[in-house]
Amino acid sequence: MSLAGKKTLGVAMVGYAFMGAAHSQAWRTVHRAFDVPVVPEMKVLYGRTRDAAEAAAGKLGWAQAGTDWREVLGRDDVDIVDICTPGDTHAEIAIAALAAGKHVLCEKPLANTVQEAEEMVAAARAARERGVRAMVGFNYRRTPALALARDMIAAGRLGRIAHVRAQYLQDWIVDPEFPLVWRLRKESAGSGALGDIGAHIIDLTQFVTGQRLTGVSALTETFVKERPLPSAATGLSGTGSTEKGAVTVDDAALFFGRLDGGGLASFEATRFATGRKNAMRIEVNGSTGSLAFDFEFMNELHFYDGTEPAAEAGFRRILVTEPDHPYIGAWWPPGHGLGYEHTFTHEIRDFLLAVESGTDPAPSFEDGLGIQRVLAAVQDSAESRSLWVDIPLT
Ligand code: SOE
Repeated sequence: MSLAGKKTLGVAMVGYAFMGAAHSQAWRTVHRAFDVPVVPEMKVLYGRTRDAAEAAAGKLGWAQAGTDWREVLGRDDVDIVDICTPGDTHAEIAIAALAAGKHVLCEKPLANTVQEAEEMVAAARAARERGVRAMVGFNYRRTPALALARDMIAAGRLGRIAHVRAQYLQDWIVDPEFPLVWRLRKESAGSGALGDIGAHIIDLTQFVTGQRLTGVSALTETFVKERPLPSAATGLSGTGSTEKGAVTVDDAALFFGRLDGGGLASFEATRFATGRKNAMRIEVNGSTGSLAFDFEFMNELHFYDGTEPAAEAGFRRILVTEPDHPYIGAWWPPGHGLGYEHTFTHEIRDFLLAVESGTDPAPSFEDGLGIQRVLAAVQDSAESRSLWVDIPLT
């Protein structure tokens, strides 16, 4: 029992760089912001090297540090495993943790390949039978403005959806001297901009419209083919040595597809949009209205109501800071705004509610597998230069 008289759940986190720091912030604060039925206890953080793991545990608020995540499988005081490592380790850690009866939160994309994702789904299904839950961390779904967009579309405010225009624009590797960090290597990341940020806009397109992509056609490009090997790197920064290595993932991916509700969707995911830092944008056009969002202005949602008289109609800005807006009631008075980190707090709040109520959290591992299939279809289309690749919807 916690001081507040609530049940506690022990948490272990594997990995501690950018995503680990973002998740730690959420584990530290979720029960202070939200009236969740359980209080997370940050038991142990795992990393590869002892000194770095200990320093990260101290800084991020974990009680202990360890260098072998397998240790967690036998720990009775750990109920939840949070996976914040590069994609090549997701499957092994998630499958072992689920088999050991731990609830799992796994960073996106779910895996590096469809096969790994299928194995993770099989493990999650077996665990579900035993009341053990699994969720993949597409945090941007928990941006209040995007949760509001989904609610408005579900309520029919846009009518029949014709178009989704989604972009995720970053520029952190435009400099050819930026080193060959793990996100630029196929063996650790699976793909480049496509899986790292394209996966977010695929998820959001399906999330806000409530529709699935049924097929795609794609182009990918690697603008800088060789980069200095990293001498030091963390998160999205690093320094390079004099030796170079091949970049084995895409720098940019462009694709378009069909939605099962009849609409068309276009996507652009790039790390070469100079000046765009985290411009994750989505516009949805329906028969009676449109919505537009840009994460660089994350507290705003733009709405065009096509049912208004033409003389007065026009896009208007909804400032998504009202207590009636999704998640906002837990935070500040109207107009005071939230940040990137809150999306993770909301994600972990929803995860804890699902775990405690014995329901399935969303997005599930099945949803993660669906996105993995879209990523594979995009790669397939781009590599084979074939026009169209269908996506199985099972
Ligand atoms: C790097 O492109 C990255 O950190 C992604 O991995 C995250 O998912 C995104 O939120 C921010 O950018």
